[in-house]
Amino acid sequence: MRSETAPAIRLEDYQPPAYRIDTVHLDVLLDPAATKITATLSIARTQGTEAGAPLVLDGDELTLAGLKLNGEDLPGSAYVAAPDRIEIQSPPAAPFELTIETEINPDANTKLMGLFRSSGTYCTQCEAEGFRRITYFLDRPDVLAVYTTRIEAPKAECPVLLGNGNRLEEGPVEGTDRHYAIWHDPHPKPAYLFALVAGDLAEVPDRFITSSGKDVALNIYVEHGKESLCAWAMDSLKRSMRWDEDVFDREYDLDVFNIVAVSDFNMGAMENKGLNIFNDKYVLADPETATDQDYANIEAVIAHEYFHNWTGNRITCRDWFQLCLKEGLTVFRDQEFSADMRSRPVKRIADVRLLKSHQFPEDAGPLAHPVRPRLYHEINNFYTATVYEKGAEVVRMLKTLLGSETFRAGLDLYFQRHDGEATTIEAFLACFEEAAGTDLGQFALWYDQAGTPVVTVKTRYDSRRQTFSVSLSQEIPPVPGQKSSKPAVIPLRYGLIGPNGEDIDITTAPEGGRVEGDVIVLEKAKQEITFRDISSAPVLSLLRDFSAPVRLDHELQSEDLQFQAAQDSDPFNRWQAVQTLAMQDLVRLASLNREDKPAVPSQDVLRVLGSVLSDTSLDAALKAQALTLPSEADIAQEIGKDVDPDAIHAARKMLRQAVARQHGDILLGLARGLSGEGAYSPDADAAGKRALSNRALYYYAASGSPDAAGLVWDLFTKADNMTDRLAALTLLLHDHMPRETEAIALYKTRHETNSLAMDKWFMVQATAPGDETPAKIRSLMKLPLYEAGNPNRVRALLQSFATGNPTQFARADGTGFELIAESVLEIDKLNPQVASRLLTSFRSWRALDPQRSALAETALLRVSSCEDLSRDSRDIVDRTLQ
Ligand code: B3K
Ligand code: ZN
Repeated sequence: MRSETAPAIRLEDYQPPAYRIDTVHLDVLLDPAATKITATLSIARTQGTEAGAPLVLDGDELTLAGLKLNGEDLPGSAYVAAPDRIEIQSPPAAPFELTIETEINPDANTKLMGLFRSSGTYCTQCEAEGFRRITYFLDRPDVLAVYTTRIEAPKAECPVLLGNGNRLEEGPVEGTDRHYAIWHDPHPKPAYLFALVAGDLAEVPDRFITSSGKDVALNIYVEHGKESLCAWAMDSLKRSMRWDEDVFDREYDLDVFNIVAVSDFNMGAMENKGLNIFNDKYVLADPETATDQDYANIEAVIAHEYFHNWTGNRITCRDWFQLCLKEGLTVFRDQEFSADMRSRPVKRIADVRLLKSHQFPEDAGPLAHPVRPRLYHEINNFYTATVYEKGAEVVRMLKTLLGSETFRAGLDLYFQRHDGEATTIEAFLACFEEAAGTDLGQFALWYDQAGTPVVTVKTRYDSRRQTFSVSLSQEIPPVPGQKSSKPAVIPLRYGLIGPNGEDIDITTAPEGGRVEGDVIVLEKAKQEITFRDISSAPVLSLLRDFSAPVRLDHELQSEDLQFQAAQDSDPFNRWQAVQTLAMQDLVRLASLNREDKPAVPSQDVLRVLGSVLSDTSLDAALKAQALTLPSEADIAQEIGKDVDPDAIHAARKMLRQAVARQHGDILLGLARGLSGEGAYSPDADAAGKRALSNRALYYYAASGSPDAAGLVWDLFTKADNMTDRLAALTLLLHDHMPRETEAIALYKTRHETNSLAMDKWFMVQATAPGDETPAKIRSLMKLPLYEAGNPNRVRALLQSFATGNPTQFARADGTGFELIAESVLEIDKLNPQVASRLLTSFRSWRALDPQRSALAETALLRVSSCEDLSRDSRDIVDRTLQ
């Protein structure tokens, strides 16, 4: 027996709603186990709906406690009510008012969708379909209503009552120990942006004056005692608000902007109108508990949610197939913000690393889907790297193709034309077509075709004719369920590097295709571009700044890559050249290891890494990025089939040790030289220095030098910040250094009461290579500190194991897969979204060697055979096994 797959929802079946809901009045009487909600909805037929057409409202695990139409009880014969829907058979032809009473149990809500409690605080999560767990509703993003919310709760337990929009009034409920607040949001919005919060929270206030002089009250609400940890988040918020005004001319539109941090949350954060709710991981920071990466993430997520106010809230999605309309665009916006706040090339490299490590494998496996999917069974499974990250790349390509000014004009038109609407990708693209006077029909294929295009490049220099020809072809490898694909429009930023290392000035117009400035626009399956008057053989630097989300098959010789690594004027391609050289060698070493043949790292690669180390012109953060070898998962992806994670692990270790042996002195200097200068600051420059210093120590620790263990231990015990302490702890545990057990205990004693710091403690242990790790994880799961109901903890221990410990997850005895399969089944009963996300860690199972892939399949079949699997996990397991 197995649970049924939910019916498919298809884009082509979209129908506008038969009824609209203009206003919503909610009255919420909070109680931990029995919260009463009275929803009063003003409803009207939409154009084209026949009088008396049935009205069907969505619900999810709801109990109906009362139903009135225009103030009168509705007789039982007039409707059918079930936990997942109400159908009113023939509602009045004229606009009417429906009053619905429901009762829900926030404390029993372990799915963390709808209304739930986190450490005693009531909060909500309604995207995508959580509002229907609060009351019956037309829970779809194209139903926009004006909300007024009255929240009532005991004053002592919940002194803070928050809703969307502006607060209209608040006060005691006479004769009781309760109080209430009424919030009104004047901006029509879909139900997924509804939110309320109630609890005993500390308020961190600030303010922001907008460009037109509006005074906005900003507040961050956190658990008492954590006020001092909000400074960075508040600073990031104010910088985001200013940046959106400066760069996109977008101003904030309410009198208040509230952020609430909670510790149990399925995702990073949520952009509810005027009341963002955050996973506290993306709010709280101080040097003692947060790493530089945490600081950067907080800055980016605060910005992302704030930017949604325009790209998502003011203009929302017509249906969930259009999710990338708000997510891809908002990720693009937050990436640009971080690039402006920090180093642009370093940010670009970090974003591309993320894209390649998360989105590329998704696009190459059984869960591949277009940026705009056409079909889903469970929408929560489509908040993916493809929708977010590839979606952002598509927006970036639009900018590259149209140029900054036209791109900006198109976006202005979009804001002006669609403000207050729920719209589509077509409408979005139409604005750019109009601004540019061009047809984007072929470009739109990026939204519809899954799979990463492979661009194959061949070059030929003819010294007699002084021509340089670049032949290009593109192809998307087969994607399950996708018919043959069509050529996309691929902007390839390029330069021709002359023998002196400088870009050649191209004075004669290239022939054979569209070349606009420094961008070759590949539009056909095959094209040959010829450059004339090129007096000596150049090196082609292609895909500069990673101008398109494609794989490049460009057989450059090692000498050319070394030349690029040293000379390319594009920092991204300098970094890429180092990575390509390292990757080629790692793949070669892994294959030799696989065959038990002697393997020695290439001198070319060691030399290039050495030049990076000693290059004084490179900034520290960029150096650290260049010195970060492709991860084991990246190497597995490159190998693509018959993957043996142990051979890959060994290859990476060999290269690391060889670097350490060859460049010990300079590594030691860097490891000692940069960290610990002056007081901690989270800015990009200081963070870059720490990153380089810790990267150097990572190599040096592999040198076998007698002082290496002492250096690591010193850093661990003396560090004045989490970045350095965690780097040292990771080395101690992952290299199984002599005092690792003592380090685990010391860290625990120091941070036991701080759950975000303890998440790191779980994570470092879960990602340690070594046979004992799965058993260790099982024992960690028995600790009182491990909470299966807390998504951050589950992700720290189990998700990081499944995605960050390839040799142990894909063990040849199958126990790694079993651990995750068992955990998925357990967690699925509590929180399907967390379980199904964990299950996606199996997505590359078919690329493993036959023994391992058979074991992975067994584990997946075990999950699949569960009778009462959630819709979320059923969808993922079905597609993964397909
Ligand atoms: N929009 C939310 C994500 C909601 C996920 C629902 N399963 C956060 C964000 O992208 O900003
Ligand atoms: Zn978002």
